[in-house]
Amino acid sequence: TAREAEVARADFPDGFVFGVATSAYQIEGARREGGKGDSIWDVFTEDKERVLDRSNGDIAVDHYHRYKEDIELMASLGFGAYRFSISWARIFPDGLGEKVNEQGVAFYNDLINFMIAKGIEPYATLYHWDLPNNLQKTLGGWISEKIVDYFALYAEACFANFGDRVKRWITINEPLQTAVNGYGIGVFAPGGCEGETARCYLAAHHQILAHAAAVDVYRRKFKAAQGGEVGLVVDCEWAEPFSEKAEDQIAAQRRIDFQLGWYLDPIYFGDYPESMRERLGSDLPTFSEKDKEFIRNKIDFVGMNHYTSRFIAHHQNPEDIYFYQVQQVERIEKWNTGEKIGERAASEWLFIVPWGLHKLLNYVAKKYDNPAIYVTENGMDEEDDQSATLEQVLNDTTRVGYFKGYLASVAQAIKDGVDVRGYFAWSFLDNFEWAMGYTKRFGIVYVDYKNGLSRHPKASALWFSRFLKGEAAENKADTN
Ligand code: GBH
Repeated sequence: TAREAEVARADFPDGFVFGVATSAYQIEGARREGGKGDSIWDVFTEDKERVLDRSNGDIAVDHYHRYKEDIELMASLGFGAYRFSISWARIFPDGLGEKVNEQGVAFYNDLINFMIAKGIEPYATLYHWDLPNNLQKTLGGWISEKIVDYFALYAEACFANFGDRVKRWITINEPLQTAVNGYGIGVFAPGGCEGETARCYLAAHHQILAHAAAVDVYRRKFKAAQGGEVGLVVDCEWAEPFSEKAEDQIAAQRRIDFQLGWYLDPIYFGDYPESMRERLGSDLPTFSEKDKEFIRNKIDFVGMNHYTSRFIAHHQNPEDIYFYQVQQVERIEKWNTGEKIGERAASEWLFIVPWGLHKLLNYVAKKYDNPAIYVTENGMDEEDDQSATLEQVLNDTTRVGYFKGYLASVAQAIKDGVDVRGYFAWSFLDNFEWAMGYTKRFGIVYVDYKNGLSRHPKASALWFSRFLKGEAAENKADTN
């Protein structure tokens, strides 16, 4: 059997942050309560065909009403931080940034105050995919340049209202997904954009500018008094070259450019990766000299969402969707010996490859001059199994192994000198998994959808709890 990684709390520096992560649309529910406006996900899911089980987040797991119970459970398990997201349409129902919705502000004040009272540090994400629908309808959402100013107004309102207590801010979660799956392929809200698929590059461009504008507001108006930090959360799979051949090595690098470099290169170096420009030409927007100067170094830390890895080979014209065709890469799940890169979780895209995170963290440190990094999401899912007993579904041993492996990988990166400051498990609760609805369960806490949404910690939550308390006995290597 596979050798299990040995990992203990003591392998991480003092002050290293351990937390859990969620996002507003996936857990809150209360779609029409508290003066909230519709977001693009509220509207997108009205078309039942968009979601595998024809569900939506109208109620989700009702965190809006159960936040106290949830935070109490989080605290009792021993987590020191909670990464949650703020629903833009709760703060500005029409997105226009004129007058805050006081009920929305009150909800997040209560949430933040409660977590602080329980000893949990808030990590707030401003945008986790739930754009106020009015901005989509009237402007075309992220395709429009005007969105940059609206986002800055929203960010400013959040800093002003919550920044006395929130010291770690994330502007945008995974701009790649909004661009590619939201405005490009269209499997996520808003379901594509009018005209050419290539217009999705505008959605990426404006997210980068909006991120920088929010950081700029923070630095000019809040930083001195509040003393916090603002980061961007990017997502990247590790791309392992399929062979020693130079073309595969270069292809793997290109794949990373198209995920990570797309967002971090402009911020750290002032422009998109050369490999993207070569393949996309004028489809890729350009930054003016003024923009370049403006976005440069507008970041205090890198948030890294990481779940999985693939072998990547060069392919002149792969039989795949547009996005892989333009990259000229082929994604492969098996090594050339036929060995799988890792066991698959429930999601088709998710292979369990702990060493990929170690390589990715080292890559980021080297390429971007050792920035502060938080692993802002890491986790795996299992299928919602209607026939299993509660006892069975709580016994998530594969997930325990996943966390041990990936945490050991983070500890190794820290030993290598990578400046990793924290780790957030995705997710605290089973929740609305976007286009997969409730069919995939990423939680360390089980939510019983058939019994009043009751919460039940899985074995992985209990493992975390022992790990956080430094009880290492369970974590000894399995040397079989
Ligand atoms: C994260 O994205 C999200 O931040 C989080 O909200 C989500 O719950 C979590 O992943 C788990 O999925 O097979 O075409 O449907 C990670 C990046 C982007 C990976 C979408 C899976 C599915 C593409 N994810 N992708 S598709």
